[in-house]
Amino acid sequence: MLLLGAETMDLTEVLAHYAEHGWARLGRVATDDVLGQLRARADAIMLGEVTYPGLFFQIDAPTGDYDDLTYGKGYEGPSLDYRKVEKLELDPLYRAWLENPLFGRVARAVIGEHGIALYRAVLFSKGATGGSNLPWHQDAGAFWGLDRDPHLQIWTALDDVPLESGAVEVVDGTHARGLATPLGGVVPDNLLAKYGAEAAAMPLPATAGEVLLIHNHVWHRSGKNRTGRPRRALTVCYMDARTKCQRKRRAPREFVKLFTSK
Ligand SMILES: O=C(O)CCC(=O)C(=O)O
Repeated sequence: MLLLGAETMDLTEVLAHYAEHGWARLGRVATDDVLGQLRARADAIMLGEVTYPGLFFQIDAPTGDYDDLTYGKGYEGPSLDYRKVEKLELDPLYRAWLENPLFGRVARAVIGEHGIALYRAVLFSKGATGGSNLPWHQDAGAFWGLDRDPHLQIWTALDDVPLESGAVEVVDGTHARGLATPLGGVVPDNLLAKYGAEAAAMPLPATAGEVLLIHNHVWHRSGKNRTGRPRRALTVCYMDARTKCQRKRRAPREFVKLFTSK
């Protein structure tokens, strides 16, 4: 699945950059073959040709506005306009990709040696019709219901993701300030203004097969897709295997352990 040499690449500079800036480029590591397969599988899942009980879907708002998204509806029939598909670890192809040995090395180096668990494996898709914007946010906090915040997401571009397709943008270094609010999620406007997020926005365009590391606390967002072509990316949140789910209303979640056979 990995390009020649990717599995053993030197991670020293990548990890130092990640620690300082809250994001880093791992470079192009996926083969054309695996990218083609992942894209085809994404379409097959959205079109209902491949199904797994437990997959989570969210369709895009017809207006393309984040504020108009609807929640809790799940699969709404065949469409390439799903914004999010979650629990992709249920699919053997996606599972093999998120468990590739290079990601294992990165996860162990960033998270430590107590074992790695999966919080989520999500396709973020912006269809050819435009998708929607995703506002400045952090991926952690009370909203995630964990006893500690995860701090590693590995993002793979399945298509070319130039700026005009809704590339990920970050406010460099914001991970160092921790959570903007205890709840996590969308960063409030007053803090965006206080820290000059708009002026500081740093786009991270990527070509298909490129991989980014994105710290859960770094402020990040993505815009609408203006290319007329699909813009799909897989983001996988890895965490320390000792992390516990703290939700009380339902049975606590058990998290899939990764890289156990390596
Ligand atoms: O790809 C995107 O548009 C969003 C990515 C993101 O928010 C993430 O990886 O946490």
